[in-house]
Amino acid sequence: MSPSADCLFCKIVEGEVPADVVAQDEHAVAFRDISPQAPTHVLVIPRVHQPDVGSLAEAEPEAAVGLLRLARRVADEAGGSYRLVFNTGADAHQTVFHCHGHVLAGRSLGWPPG
Ligand code: IU
Repeated sequence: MSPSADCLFCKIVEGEVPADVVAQDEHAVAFRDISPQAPTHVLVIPRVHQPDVGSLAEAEPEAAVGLLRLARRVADEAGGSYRLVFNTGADAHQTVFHCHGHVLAGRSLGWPPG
């Protein structure tokens, strides 16, 4: 999908809104979450606009795999264990409807999640 005019994360991809970008490639952009929940909390987003990870996988499988690869790179740089979370839908606490994976690392992570 082409960029959505009112999508904040599309604007980050386009460089129209600043973000603390830590890695990027042809498929995805990784930047630090503004409200970190762990010592490493990085959002990994596809360059294309899709509302959630399932839609991305259906519509743009190459971009979905690219996103996972970039997430792994970010997590490897953090070192140790990590969690990759895709909140999907309002009841799962999805607040931004441009697909994003949270890479959380740098502390012990409890289970089950809240
Ligand atoms: P969620 O899974 O949709 O709840 O995650 C959205 C995340 O985007 C959340 O952790 C916010 O802190 C984060 N975020 C951001 O990093 N920069 C922003 O300008 C906005 C949200 I709005």
